[in-house]
Amino acid sequence: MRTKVAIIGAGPAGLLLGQLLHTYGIDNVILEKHTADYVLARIRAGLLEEGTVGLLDQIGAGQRAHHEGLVHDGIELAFGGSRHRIDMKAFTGKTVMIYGQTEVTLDLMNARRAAGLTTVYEAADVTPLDFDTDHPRVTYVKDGATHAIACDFIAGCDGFHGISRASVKPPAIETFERVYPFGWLGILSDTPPVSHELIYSNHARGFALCTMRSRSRSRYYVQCALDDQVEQWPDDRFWDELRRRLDQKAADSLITGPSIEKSIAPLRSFVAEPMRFGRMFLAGDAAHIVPPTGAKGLNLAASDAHYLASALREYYDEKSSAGIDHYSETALARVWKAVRFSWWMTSILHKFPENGTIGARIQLAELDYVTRSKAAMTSLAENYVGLPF
Ligand code: RFL
Ligand code: PHB
Repeated sequence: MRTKVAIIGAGPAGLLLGQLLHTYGIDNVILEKHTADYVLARIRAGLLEEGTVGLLDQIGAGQRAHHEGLVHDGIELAFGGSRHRIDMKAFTGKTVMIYGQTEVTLDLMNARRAAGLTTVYEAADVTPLDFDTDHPRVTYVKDGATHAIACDFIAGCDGFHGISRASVKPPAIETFERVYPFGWLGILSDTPPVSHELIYSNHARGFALCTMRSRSRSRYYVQCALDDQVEQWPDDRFWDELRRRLDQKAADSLITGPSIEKSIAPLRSFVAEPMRFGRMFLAGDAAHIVPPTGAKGLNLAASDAHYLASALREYYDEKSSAGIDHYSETALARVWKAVRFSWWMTSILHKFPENGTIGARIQLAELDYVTRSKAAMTSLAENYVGLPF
């Protein structure tokens, strides 16, 4: 088989890149390790920046998001027993949309199927090869047989644990990492959300987040110990803990019910530099991870896909390598700002026992400042709704 761009991974980065390339007339094949159902079942991100929704519109896959997504003008920060709203629309003119990653992925998969593009699911032992030459290849095993795809470029969109980044060895690649000393325990339940906007809560017992997937489906998270197991958190314990970390009004109006999903995610900041190695590019979680506190992971995967697709369009349409030569630098400039913002949101909202009581008081002072100063609110809002790309 031959294609222009072989994409590894059918998560949001790979699927969006594939559709953008298709709209530019650039053929591509996606190789995905798991089944489509497995990919669709992963409950992850829930919040889209306007820029990400714009990319869905650009490829003609945004209708359902506009119909079913919930547009939010603001968020609330809870600390010291009360809640403080930040009106993001007033400060930036922009909004965010609640629309789950599962739905984004489904819309992208449907668009890909409708366009008749090839996706090989359950592709084992996917291996990017010869990307430091003009003739890169990707090999994989399907149903016991080995196949090879010859291509012009490889796009490594295979997430944090993928093979693409792992195929590059130092000193060609440099990585930067912080692992946080806690995780997020998340549950999904078919109960109405406690509030119509998101509540990020700083509490002496630890961080909590109230978010949602729809008007009848809630998503809640609490900061937990890194070595906690889901089995240690029966639903009742989760609801009790969440209630204790919210202000009285929210705690009193919280509607609980059986969880339909429960999982623990570790928190990490990670960047790999550069994002291009000859004829292989990295995009999305394959190149960088942010803690979910700023809701940036999926949105960065989308902006990477946009930068990469535009660079490849320039290469094929205008016979210019300028775009692909600048891809890494351009994408990383936006990535590092989201890494900074997500680290900052994490640092002001979570309990860091090692910072002691003085650390906790400084957090409260910062939150007080952030919810009173116009300059601070504008800065938070600008980053939260997404920096331009
Ligand atoms: P993905 O989604 O991990 O997709 C990578 C795909 O590659 C496949 N793969 C391989 N395929 C072939 N061969 C191999 N060797 C392969 N290895 C892996 C995988 O099976 C998979 O299908 O990466 P991508 O596309 O870069 O997308 C990134 C996002 O999924 C991620 O950043 C977000 O989910 C992060 N995130 C959030 N982002 C937001 O923008 N807003 C949010 O509100 C938000 N909330 C979250 C989050 C992530 C969370 N967790 C679980 C870490 C909340 C949570 C709890
Ligand atoms: C989510 O809806 O899952 C979500 C929203 C905002 C975040 C993190 C997760 O910051």
